[in-house]
Amino acid sequence: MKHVLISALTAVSFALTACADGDAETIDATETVASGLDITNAYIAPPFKGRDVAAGFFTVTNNGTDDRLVSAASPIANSVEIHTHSEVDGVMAMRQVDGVDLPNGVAVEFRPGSYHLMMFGVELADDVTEAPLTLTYESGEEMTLSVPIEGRG
Ligand SMILES: [Cu+2]
Repeated sequence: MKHVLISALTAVSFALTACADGDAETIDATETVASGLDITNAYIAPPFKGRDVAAGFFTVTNNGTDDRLVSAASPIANSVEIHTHSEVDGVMAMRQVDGVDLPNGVAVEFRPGSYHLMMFGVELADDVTEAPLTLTYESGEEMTLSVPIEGRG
């Protein structure tokens, strides 16, 4: 498998050809779009033992025109939702949002206690160390990253 490495030095922005199964090999680098969207510090926190819910975290920096993350998908999950944490009556609670604004020049952190991706129906073999994650933006930009699985055991 060809891996797309996440690098702080590289604007990771790829247009995808048909990618129904999220296979990272479908990336067509000749269609790279200079969107200015840069993903760093991406990782997937695997499900707790006996559970099938994982979480995805990363920082997205937008050095291009204003955009918005509108969906995410991964072949290791049945579905992926964008969540945020907010305080309701003094209690921190998660809720699903339909997108996250990514203004030009701003780094938006997806991290524990804030925005995050919630991945449902996750099945991960013990020896899997990274998984494809496809992020789709309002602009039509779509990128698939190979994201490390961190914090096992
Ligand atoms: Cu959540």
